[in-house]
Amino acid sequence: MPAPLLSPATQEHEKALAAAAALRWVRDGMVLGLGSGSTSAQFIRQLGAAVQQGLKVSGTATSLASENLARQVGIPLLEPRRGLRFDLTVDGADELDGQLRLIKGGGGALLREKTIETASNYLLVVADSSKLVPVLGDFPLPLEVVPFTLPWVLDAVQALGGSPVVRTSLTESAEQYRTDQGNLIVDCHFGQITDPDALGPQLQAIPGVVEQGLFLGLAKAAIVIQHGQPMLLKP
Ligand code: ABF
Repeated sequence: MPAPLLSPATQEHEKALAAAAALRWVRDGMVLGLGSGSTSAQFIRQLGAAVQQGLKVSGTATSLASENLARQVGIPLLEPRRGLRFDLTVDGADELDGQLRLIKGGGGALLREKTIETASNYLLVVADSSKLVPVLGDFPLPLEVVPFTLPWVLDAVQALGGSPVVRTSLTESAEQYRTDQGNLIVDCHFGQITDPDALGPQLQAIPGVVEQGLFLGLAKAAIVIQHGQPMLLKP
């Protein structure tokens, strides 16, 4: 059942509210993972303002878009290096359920997101009220796919009961969308995903699937707007 539609203004306000609540978790000296998407962009902008006021943090972004924004607002950036871990990562989601199982990747950043979130001590999800669902799957599940392998990946997704759609670019008409790594995104419609803990590994095992958008057991907490207020959810 699709979540109730929010007006764009309400959704934007809720994202800003969730981002502001997440900012209160940040302490001087933290090494931060910086998420992708519009809610994370709100957080990055607010974090940048805090850095201008003297907050001492550094971070690594989960997409080129977030990296550019972080640089614009003056957040000191860390290059990927061996042993780099993150005290806190703040990131959005396309859907989350009551066990904080997530569908991510609507913005195409799932590979860097999962990489950084796996290297984080704490993943805090920030979400407007439209994201919390009883059962995952209304939002199509993204896969990042190596171009050569696409035909076989599409067959394998169909064999698992999904309807795969290759994502096209929002800018170049009918061009295939490319991730920051130059791979393709396949959006998989499974309907209600009643057993995400089983489906995730099955998708990950398909040769050519670089990453799949089910984030299981990674989020330690979520700030979700409910009735206009930021609520803290834990698994
Ligand atoms: C990102 O946040 C992506 O994984 C996900 O697609 C996106 C949600 O976007 P938004 O915050 O704009 O709703 O982490």
